Amino acid sequence: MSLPDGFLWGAATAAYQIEGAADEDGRAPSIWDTFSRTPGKTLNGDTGDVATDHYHRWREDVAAMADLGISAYRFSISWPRVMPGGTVNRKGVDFYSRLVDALLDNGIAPVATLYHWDLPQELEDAGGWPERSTAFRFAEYAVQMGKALGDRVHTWTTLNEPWCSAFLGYAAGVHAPGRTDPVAALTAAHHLNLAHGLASRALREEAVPSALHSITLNLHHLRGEPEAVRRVGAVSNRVFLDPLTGRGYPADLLDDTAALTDWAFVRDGDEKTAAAPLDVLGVNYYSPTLVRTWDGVSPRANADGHKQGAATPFVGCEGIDFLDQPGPHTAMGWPVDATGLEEMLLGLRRDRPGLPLMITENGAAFADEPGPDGRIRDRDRIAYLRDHLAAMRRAIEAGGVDVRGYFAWSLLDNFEWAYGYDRRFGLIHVDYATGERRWKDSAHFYKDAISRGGDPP
Ligand code: PNW
Repeated sequence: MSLPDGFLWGAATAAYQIEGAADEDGRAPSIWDTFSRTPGKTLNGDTGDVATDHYHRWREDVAAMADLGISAYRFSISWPRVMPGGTVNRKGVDFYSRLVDALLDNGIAPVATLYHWDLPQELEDAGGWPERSTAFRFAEYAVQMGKALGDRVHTWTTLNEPWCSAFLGYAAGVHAPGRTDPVAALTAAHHLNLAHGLASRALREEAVPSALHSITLNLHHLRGEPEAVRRVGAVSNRVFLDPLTGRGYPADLLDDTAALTDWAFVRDGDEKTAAAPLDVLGVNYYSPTLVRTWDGVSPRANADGHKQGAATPFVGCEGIDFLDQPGPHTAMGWPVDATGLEEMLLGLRRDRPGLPLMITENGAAFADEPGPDGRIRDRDRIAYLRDHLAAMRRAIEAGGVDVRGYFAWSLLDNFEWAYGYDRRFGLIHVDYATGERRWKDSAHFYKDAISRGGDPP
Protein backbone atom coordinates (compact mmCIF):
# COMPACT_ATOMS: atom_id res chain seq x y z
CA MET A 1 0.00 0.00 0.00
CA SER A 2 1.13 3.54 -0.50
CA LEU A 3 -0.02 7.09 -0.10
CA PRO A 4 -2.35 8.58 -2.71
CA ASP A 5 -0.89 10.32 -5.77
CA GLY A 6 -0.42 14.02 -5.18
CA PHE A 7 -0.22 13.60 -1.40
CA LEU A 8 1.05 16.92 -0.04
CA TRP A 9 4.05 16.91 2.27
CA GLY A 10 4.19 20.24 3.98
CA ALA A 11 5.15 22.49 6.81
CA ALA A 12 3.02 25.19 8.41
CA THR A 13 3.41 28.62 9.98
CA ALA A 14 1.17 31.59 10.82
CA ALA A 15 1.64 35.29 10.09
CA TYR A 16 1.76 36.75 13.59
CA GLN A 17 3.97 33.93 14.82
CA ILE A 18 6.75 34.46 12.29
CA GLU A 19 6.56 37.72 10.32
CA GLY A 20 7.53 40.51 12.72
CA ALA A 21 7.58 43.88 10.89
CA ALA A 22 4.57 44.79 12.99
CA ASP A 23 4.62 48.47 12.03
CA GLU A 24 6.02 48.26 8.53
CA ASP A 25 4.59 49.06 5.11
CA GLY A 26 1.24 50.23 6.40
CA ARG A 27 0.32 47.27 8.61
CA ALA A 28 -2.30 48.17 11.23
CA PRO A 29 -2.37 46.60 14.71
CA SER A 30 -4.20 43.34 15.34
CA ILE A 31 -5.70 42.08 18.59
CA TRP A 32 -2.50 40.10 19.14
CA ASP A 33 -0.37 43.27 19.03
CA THR A 34 -2.61 44.84 21.66
CA PHE A 35 -2.79 41.69 23.79
CA SER A 36 0.90 40.82 23.71
CA ARG A 37 1.87 44.45 24.48
CA THR A 38 -0.36 44.40 27.57
CA PRO A 39 1.75 43.50 30.64
CA GLY A 40 1.07 40.06 32.08
CA LYS A 41 -0.63 38.53 29.03
CA THR A 42 2.29 36.59 27.53
CA LEU A 43 5.20 34.74 29.11
CA ASN A 44 8.13 37.15 29.63
CA GLY A 45 6.06 39.89 27.98
CA ASP A 46 7.01 38.53 24.55
CA THR A 47 5.38 40.10 21.48
CA GLY A 48 5.38 39.36 17.74
CA ASP A 49 6.99 42.74 16.94
CA VAL A 50 10.06 41.04 15.44
CA ALA A 51 9.29 37.30 15.79
CA THR A 52 11.48 35.35 13.33
CA ASP A 53 11.69 38.39 11.02
CA HIS A 54 10.25 36.27 8.21
CA TYR A 55 8.90 39.47 6.59
CA HIS A 56 12.51 40.25 5.67
CA ARG A 57 13.95 36.71 5.58
CA TRP A 58 11.24 35.02 3.48
CA ARG A 59 13.61 34.25 0.58
CA GLU A 60 15.91 32.31 2.88
CA ASP A 61 12.90 30.52 4.38
CA VAL A 62 11.57 29.51 0.96
CA ALA A 63 15.04 28.20 0.08
CA ALA A 64 14.96 26.05 3.24
CA MET A 65 11.53 24.70 2.22
CA ALA A 66 12.89 23.75 -1.17
CA ASP A 67 15.84 22.02 0.49
CA LEU A 68 13.46 20.12 2.81
CA GLY A 69 11.64 18.89 -0.26
CA ILE A 70 8.16 19.86 0.88
CA SER A 71 5.48 19.96 -1.81
CA ALA A 72 3.22 22.42 0.02
CA TYR A 73 3.60 25.32 2.44
CA ARG A 74 0.78 26.40 4.73
CA PHE A 75 1.04 30.05 5.77
CA SER A 76 -1.46 32.66 6.88
CA ILE A 77 -2.20 36.12 5.57
CA SER A 78 -2.21 38.97 8.08
CA TRP A 79 -5.57 40.72 7.65
CA PRO A 80 -4.34 44.02 9.21
CA ARG A 81 -1.31 43.96 6.91
CA VAL A 82 -3.32 43.66 3.72
CA MET A 83 -6.47 45.61 4.67
CA PRO A 84 -5.61 48.20 7.34
CA GLY A 85 -8.65 50.38 7.94
CA GLY A 86 -10.67 48.17 5.59
CA THR A 87 -8.97 49.16 2.34
CA VAL A 88 -6.45 47.14 0.38
CA ASN A 89 -2.81 47.94 1.18
CA ARG A 90 -0.84 47.23 -1.98
CA LYS A 91 2.50 46.86 -0.15
CA GLY A 92 1.05 44.27 2.19
CA VAL A 93 -0.52 42.28 -0.64
CA ASP A 94 2.74 42.43 -2.62
CA PHE A 95 4.54 40.63 0.20
CA TYR A 96 2.25 37.61 -0.14
CA SER A 97 2.23 37.84 -3.92
CA ARG A 98 6.04 37.60 -4.01
CA LEU A 99 5.96 34.76 -1.49
CA VAL A 100 3.43 32.80 -3.56
CA ASP A 101 5.47 33.30 -6.73
CA ALA A 102 8.64 32.12 -5.00
CA LEU A 103 6.85 29.02 -3.72
CA LEU A 104 5.54 28.20 -7.19
CA ASP A 105 9.02 28.74 -8.69
CA ASN A 106 10.21 26.03 -6.30
CA GLY A 107 7.38 23.62 -7.04
CA ILE A 108 5.74 24.20 -3.64
CA ALA A 109 1.94 24.48 -3.53
CA PRO A 110 0.76 27.52 -1.53
CA VAL A 111 -1.90 26.66 1.08
CA ALA A 112 -3.16 29.99 2.42
CA THR A 113 -5.12 30.58 5.61
CA LEU A 114 -7.03 33.84 5.73
CA TYR A 115 -7.41 34.04 9.49
CA HIS A 116 -4.94 32.68 12.00
CA TRP A 117 -6.17 34.80 14.94
CA ASP A 118 -4.91 38.29 14.05
CA LEU A 119 -8.16 40.28 13.88
CA PRO A 120 -7.61 43.95 12.98
CA GLN A 121 -7.82 45.84 16.28
CA GLU A 122 -10.27 48.32 14.76
CA LEU A 123 -12.76 45.46 14.26
CA GLU A 124 -12.34 44.34 17.87
CA ASP A 125 -12.98 47.95 18.90
CA ALA A 126 -16.25 47.68 16.94
CA GLY A 127 -17.21 44.53 18.88
CA GLY A 128 -14.96 41.80 17.49
CA TRP A 129 -16.25 38.33 16.67
CA PRO A 130 -19.30 38.64 18.97
CA GLU A 131 -20.43 41.38 16.55
CA ARG A 132 -22.24 40.01 13.49
CA SER A 133 -20.83 42.54 11.02
CA THR A 134 -17.30 41.13 11.56
CA ALA A 135 -18.35 38.07 9.53
CA PHE A 136 -19.26 40.28 6.58
CA ARG A 137 -16.00 42.25 6.83
CA PHE A 138 -14.16 38.91 6.72
CA ALA A 139 -15.93 37.88 3.52
CA GLU A 140 -14.97 41.19 1.87
CA TYR A 141 -11.35 40.65 2.86
CA ALA A 142 -11.44 37.09 1.52
CA VAL A 143 -12.67 38.21 -1.89
CA GLN A 144 -9.97 40.89 -2.11
CA MET A 145 -7.30 38.28 -1.40
CA GLY A 146 -8.87 35.88 -3.88
CA LYS A 147 -8.67 38.57 -6.55
CA ALA A 148 -5.07 39.44 -5.68
CA LEU A 149 -3.62 35.93 -5.38
CA GLY A 150 -6.25 33.95 -7.26
CA ASP A 151 -5.56 30.47 -8.51
CA ARG A 152 -1.86 30.73 -7.70
CA VAL A 153 -3.02 29.53 -4.28
CA HIS A 154 -3.65 25.76 -4.30
CA THR A 155 -5.94 25.61 -1.24
CA TRP A 156 -7.76 28.50 0.42
CA THR A 157 -8.49 28.01 4.11
CA THR A 158 -10.82 30.49 5.72
CA LEU A 159 -10.16 30.06 9.46
CA ASN A 160 -7.57 28.32 11.57
CA GLU A 161 -9.02 26.73 14.71
CA PRO A 162 -12.08 28.89 15.34
CA TRP A 163 -12.36 27.10 18.72
CA CYS A 164 -9.24 28.94 19.88
CA SER A 165 -10.50 32.28 18.51
CA ALA A 166 -13.88 31.98 20.20
CA PHE A 167 -13.20 30.11 23.43
CA LEU A 168 -9.56 30.89 24.31
CA GLY A 169 -10.07 34.49 23.17
CA TYR A 170 -13.52 35.37 24.53
CA ALA A 171 -14.24 32.82 27.32
CA ALA A 172 -10.91 31.79 28.91
CA GLY A 173 -9.21 35.09 28.08
CA VAL A 174 -5.81 33.45 27.60
CA HIS A 175 -5.66 34.49 23.95
CA ALA A 176 -6.42 37.86 22.38
CA PRO A 177 -8.61 39.79 22.90
CA GLY A 178 -8.53 38.39 26.45
CA ARG A 179 -12.22 38.55 27.29
CA THR A 180 -13.90 36.20 29.79
CA ASP A 181 -17.56 36.21 28.77
CA PRO A 182 -19.03 32.77 27.92
CA VAL A 183 -21.98 34.21 25.99
CA ALA A 184 -19.65 36.42 23.93
CA ALA A 185 -17.65 33.26 23.17
CA LEU A 186 -20.69 31.31 21.94
CA THR A 187 -21.75 34.31 19.86
CA ALA A 188 -18.22 34.55 18.47
CA ALA A 189 -18.29 30.85 17.57
CA HIS A 190 -21.46 31.37 15.57
CA HIS A 191 -20.12 34.44 13.78
CA LEU A 192 -16.94 32.51 12.92
CA ASN A 193 -19.08 29.77 11.34
CA LEU A 194 -21.03 32.44 9.48
CA ALA A 195 -17.80 34.17 8.41
CA HIS A 196 -16.45 30.91 7.03
CA GLY A 197 -19.60 30.25 5.02
CA LEU A 198 -19.87 33.77 3.62
CA ALA A 199 -16.16 33.95 2.77
CA SER A 200 -15.79 30.47 1.34
CA ARG A 201 -18.79 30.85 -0.96
CA ALA A 202 -17.77 34.34 -2.09
CA LEU A 203 -14.19 33.22 -2.72
CA ARG A 204 -15.33 30.32 -4.85
CA GLU A 205 -18.04 32.17 -6.74
CA GLU A 206 -16.50 35.62 -7.16
CA ALA A 207 -12.78 35.02 -7.24
CA VAL A 208 -11.27 31.52 -7.35
CA PRO A 209 -13.55 28.79 -8.72
CA SER A 210 -10.62 26.50 -9.55
CA ALA A 211 -8.83 26.36 -6.17
CA LEU A 212 -9.72 24.03 -3.29
CA HIS A 213 -11.72 25.53 -0.41
CA SER A 214 -11.28 24.55 3.18
CA ILE A 215 -11.31 25.36 6.90
CA THR A 216 -9.02 24.03 9.63
CA LEU A 217 -10.37 22.82 12.99
CA ASN A 218 -8.57 21.66 16.11
CA LEU A 219 -10.89 18.80 16.92
CA HIS A 220 -10.43 17.64 20.48
CA HIS A 221 -9.88 13.90 20.40
CA LEU A 222 -11.84 13.02 23.54
CA ARG A 223 -11.63 9.90 25.64
CA GLY A 224 -13.26 8.95 28.91
CA GLU A 225 -16.77 8.77 30.31
CA PRO A 226 -19.37 8.99 27.52
CA GLU A 227 -21.35 11.80 29.18
CA ALA A 228 -18.24 13.92 29.64
CA VAL A 229 -17.11 13.14 26.09
CA ARG A 230 -20.52 14.13 24.76
CA ARG A 231 -20.64 17.44 26.60
CA VAL A 232 -17.09 18.57 25.85
CA GLY A 233 -17.48 17.30 22.28
CA ALA A 234 -20.58 19.43 21.78
CA VAL A 235 -18.94 22.72 22.75
CA SER A 236 -15.53 22.09 21.23
CA ASN A 237 -16.04 19.94 18.11
CA ARG A 238 -19.65 19.71 17.00
CA VAL A 239 -20.29 23.45 17.56
CA PHE A 240 -18.20 23.90 14.40
CA LEU A 241 -18.27 20.57 12.59
CA ASP A 242 -22.06 20.18 12.57
CA PRO A 243 -23.06 23.56 11.09
CA LEU A 244 -20.10 23.45 8.66
CA THR A 245 -21.20 20.07 7.31
CA GLY A 246 -24.89 20.95 7.00
CA ARG A 247 -26.30 19.51 10.20
CA GLY A 248 -26.94 22.81 11.98
CA TYR A 249 -26.20 23.28 15.68
CA PRO A 250 -26.52 20.09 17.77
CA ALA A 251 -29.59 19.94 20.01
CA ASP A 252 -27.56 18.79 23.03
CA LEU A 253 -25.30 21.86 22.74
CA LEU A 254 -28.34 24.16 22.81
CA ASP A 255 -29.61 22.28 25.90
CA ASP A 256 -26.28 22.33 27.72
CA THR A 257 -25.95 26.10 27.23
CA ALA A 258 -29.63 27.02 27.69
CA ALA A 259 -28.97 28.69 31.05
CA LEU A 260 -26.54 31.05 29.31
CA THR A 261 -28.24 31.88 26.03
CA ASP A 262 -31.23 31.11 23.82
CA TRP A 263 -28.96 31.31 20.72
CA ALA A 264 -31.09 34.12 19.27
CA PHE A 265 -27.93 35.34 17.53
CA VAL A 266 -28.43 32.48 15.05
CA ARG A 267 -30.73 33.96 12.40
CA ASP A 268 -32.81 32.17 9.80
CA GLY A 269 -30.56 30.92 7.03
CA ASP A 270 -27.30 31.25 8.98
CA GLU A 271 -26.81 27.51 9.40
CA LYS A 272 -27.31 27.06 5.68
CA THR A 273 -24.79 29.81 4.99
CA ALA A 274 -22.22 28.18 7.27
CA ALA A 275 -22.48 24.93 5.29
CA ALA A 276 -20.55 26.14 2.24
CA PRO A 277 -19.24 23.22 0.15
CA LEU A 278 -15.94 21.96 1.62
CA ASP A 279 -13.40 20.43 -0.77
CA VAL A 280 -11.26 19.33 2.13
CA LEU A 281 -11.35 19.64 5.93
CA GLY A 282 -8.11 20.61 7.66
CA VAL A 283 -7.55 18.99 11.05
CA ASN A 284 -4.84 19.87 13.56
CA TYR A 285 -3.80 17.19 16.02
CA TYR A 286 -1.39 17.34 18.95
CA SER A 287 -2.76 15.15 21.79
CA PRO A 288 -5.83 13.33 23.06
CA THR A 289 -7.94 14.80 25.88
CA LEU A 290 -9.16 12.66 28.78
CA VAL A 291 -12.36 13.73 30.57
CA ARG A 292 -14.77 12.55 33.25
CA THR A 293 -17.78 13.93 35.07
CA TRP A 294 -16.98 14.85 38.62
CA ASP A 295 -18.75 16.92 41.21
CA GLY A 296 -15.76 17.72 43.40
CA VAL A 297 -13.42 20.68 43.07
CA SER A 298 -10.47 19.55 41.03
CA PRO A 299 -7.02 20.53 42.26
CA ARG A 300 -5.68 19.78 38.82
CA ALA A 301 -5.22 22.06 35.86
CA ASN A 302 -7.14 20.87 32.82
CA ALA A 303 -5.70 19.60 29.56
CA ASP A 304 -5.07 23.06 28.17
CA GLY A 305 -3.33 24.30 31.27
CA HIS A 306 -6.27 26.30 32.55
CA LYS A 307 -6.75 25.96 36.28
CA GLN A 308 -10.15 24.75 37.38
CA GLY A 309 -11.97 27.71 38.81
CA ALA A 310 -10.23 30.14 36.47
CA ALA A 311 -12.29 31.12 33.44
CA THR A 312 -12.73 27.98 31.36
CA PRO A 313 -12.85 27.73 27.59
CA PHE A 314 -15.29 24.79 27.96
CA VAL A 315 -18.48 26.78 28.27
CA GLY A 316 -21.39 24.82 29.75
CA CYS A 317 -19.11 22.02 30.99
CA GLU A 318 -19.28 22.66 34.72
CA GLY A 319 -18.57 19.50 36.69
CA ILE A 320 -16.29 18.04 34.07
CA ASP A 321 -12.75 17.22 35.02
CA PHE A 322 -9.84 17.16 32.57
CA LEU A 323 -7.38 14.43 33.48
CA ASP A 324 -3.73 13.99 32.72
CA GLN A 325 -2.60 10.67 31.29
CA PRO A 326 0.57 8.73 32.10
CA GLY A 327 3.48 8.59 29.68
CA PRO A 328 5.66 11.20 28.00
CA HIS A 329 4.63 14.84 27.64
CA THR A 330 5.92 17.70 25.50
CA ALA A 331 7.20 21.04 26.80
CA MET A 332 3.58 22.25 26.56
CA GLY A 333 2.62 19.57 29.10
CA TRP A 334 0.62 17.82 26.38
CA PRO A 335 0.70 13.99 26.39
CA VAL A 336 2.46 12.27 23.50
CA ASP A 337 0.06 9.68 22.10
CA ALA A 338 -0.13 8.99 18.37
CA THR A 339 -2.99 6.51 18.74
CA GLY A 340 -5.26 9.54 19.19
CA LEU A 341 -4.46 10.71 15.66
CA GLU A 342 -5.33 7.36 14.14
CA GLU A 343 -8.57 7.15 16.13
CA MET A 344 -9.52 10.71 15.25
CA LEU A 345 -9.05 10.06 11.51
CA LEU A 346 -11.00 6.79 11.65
CA GLY A 347 -13.76 8.54 13.61
CA LEU A 348 -14.05 11.26 10.98
CA ARG A 349 -14.30 8.69 8.21
CA ARG A 350 -17.09 6.96 10.13
CA ASP A 351 -19.01 10.11 11.14
CA ARG A 352 -18.45 12.29 8.04
CA PRO A 353 -18.00 9.82 5.17
CA GLY A 354 -16.91 11.34 1.88
CA LEU A 355 -15.19 14.37 3.43
CA PRO A 356 -11.53 14.52 2.34
CA LEU A 357 -9.11 15.44 5.12
CA MET A 358 -5.77 17.14 5.42
CA ILE A 359 -3.60 17.13 8.55
CA THR A 360 -2.81 20.84 8.60
CA GLU A 361 -0.79 20.77 11.85
CA ASN A 362 1.00 18.12 13.86
CA GLY A 363 4.15 18.54 15.90
CA ALA A 364 5.65 19.03 19.33
CA ALA A 365 7.46 21.56 21.51
CA PHE A 366 10.60 20.47 23.29
CA ALA A 367 13.46 22.42 24.88
CA ASP A 368 15.96 22.22 22.02
CA GLU A 369 19.53 23.21 22.82
CA PRO A 370 22.41 23.14 20.34
CA GLY A 371 25.10 20.66 21.41
CA PRO A 372 28.82 21.54 21.56
CA ASP A 373 29.08 20.87 17.83
CA GLY A 374 26.11 23.14 17.12
CA ARG A 375 23.87 20.21 16.22
CA ILE A 376 20.41 20.09 17.75
CA ARG A 377 19.64 16.49 18.64
CA ASP A 378 15.88 16.72 19.08
CA ARG A 379 15.26 12.99 19.40
CA ASP A 380 11.93 13.53 21.17
CA ARG A 381 10.57 15.47 18.20
CA ILE A 382 11.84 12.86 15.75
CA ALA A 383 10.12 10.12 17.77
CA TYR A 384 6.93 12.19 17.87
CA LEU A 385 6.95 12.73 14.11
CA ARG A 386 7.82 9.12 13.35
CA ASP A 387 4.97 7.79 15.51
CA HIS A 388 2.42 10.24 14.16
CA LEU A 389 3.38 9.62 10.54
CA ALA A 390 2.98 5.89 11.20
CA ALA A 391 -0.43 6.48 12.83
CA MET A 392 -1.54 8.54 9.83
CA ARG A 393 -0.40 5.81 7.45
CA ARG A 394 -2.29 3.14 9.37
CA ALA A 395 -5.43 5.27 9.12
CA ILE A 396 -4.94 5.72 5.38
CA GLU A 397 -3.71 2.29 4.37
CA ALA A 398 -5.56 -0.02 6.74
CA GLY A 399 -8.45 2.28 7.66
CA GLY A 400 -9.18 3.70 4.23
CA VAL A 401 -9.25 7.30 5.46
CA ASP A 402 -9.00 9.90 2.68
CA VAL A 403 -6.08 12.08 3.83
CA ARG A 404 -4.68 14.43 1.19
CA GLY A 405 -1.68 15.86 2.99
CA TYR A 406 0.37 16.27 6.14
CA PHE A 407 1.84 19.54 7.45
CA ALA A 408 4.41 19.58 10.23
CA TRP A 409 3.96 22.35 12.80
CA SER A 410 6.15 24.18 12.45
CA LEU A 411 8.70 25.06 9.79
CA LEU A 412 10.46 27.37 12.25
CA ASP A 413 10.51 28.04 15.97
CA ASN A 414 8.13 30.96 16.45
CA PHE A 415 5.97 33.08 18.75
CA GLU A 416 3.93 30.46 20.60
CA TRP A 417 1.08 32.83 21.58
CA ALA A 418 0.68 33.14 25.37
CA TYR A 419 3.94 31.16 25.81
CA GLY A 420 5.96 33.63 23.74
CA TYR A 421 9.33 32.37 22.50
CA ASP A 422 9.74 29.95 25.38
CA ARG A 423 8.21 26.95 23.58
CA ARG A 424 9.85 25.76 20.38
CA PHE A 425 7.85 23.78 17.79
CA GLY A 426 10.21 24.27 14.83
CA LEU A 427 11.98 21.79 12.59
CA ILE A 428 14.38 24.69 12.16
CA HIS A 429 15.84 26.43 15.21
CA VAL A 430 15.74 30.22 15.37
CA ASP A 431 18.27 32.21 17.39
CA TYR A 432 16.07 35.16 18.37
CA ALA A 433 19.06 37.39 19.15
CA THR A 434 20.43 37.17 15.61
CA GLY A 435 17.61 35.71 13.54
CA GLU A 436 19.93 32.89 12.49
CA ARG A 437 18.25 29.65 11.34
CA ARG A 438 19.74 26.22 12.04
CA TRP A 439 18.33 22.85 11.01
CA LYS A 440 17.49 20.55 13.91
CA ASP A 441 18.00 16.81 13.44
CA SER A 442 14.20 16.59 13.00
CA ALA A 443 14.44 18.72 9.85
CA HIS A 444 16.89 16.20 8.38
CA PHE A 445 14.61 13.38 9.51
CA TYR A 446 11.58 14.97 7.85
CA LYS A 447 13.52 15.59 4.64
CA ASP A 448 14.48 11.90 4.54
CA ALA A 449 10.94 10.78 5.29
CA ILE A 450 9.55 12.93 2.47
CA SER A 451 12.17 11.70 0.02
CA ARG A 452 11.14 8.12 0.81
CA GLY A 453 7.49 8.89 0.15
CA GLY A 454 6.63 8.90 3.84
CA ASP A 455 8.61 5.83 4.90
CA PRO A 456 10.87 7.30 7.56
CA PRO A 457 14.47 6.04 7.71
C1 PNW B 1 -2.39 25.63 17.44
N1 PNW B 1 -5.32 24.44 23.13
O1 PNW B 1 -2.73 26.28 18.62
C2 PNW B 1 -2.20 26.76 16.45
O2 PNW B 1 -2.88 26.62 15.22
C3 PNW B 1 -0.79 27.18 16.26
O3 PNW B 1 -0.75 28.54 15.89
C4 PNW B 1 0.01 26.88 17.51
O4 PNW B 1 1.31 27.40 17.45
C5 PNW B 1 0.02 25.37 17.67
O5 PNW B 1 -1.29 24.84 17.70
C6 PNW B 1 0.77 24.89 18.91
O6 PNW B 1 0.15 25.35 20.07
C7 PNW B 1 -3.36 25.73 19.71
O7 PNW B 1 -5.15 25.07 24.21
C8 PNW B 1 -3.21 26.42 20.91
O8 PNW B 1 -6.08 23.43 23.06
C9 PNW B 1 -3.87 25.98 22.03
C10 PNW B 1 -4.68 24.87 21.96
C11 PNW B 1 -4.83 24.19 20.77
C12 PNW B 1 -4.18 24.63 19.65
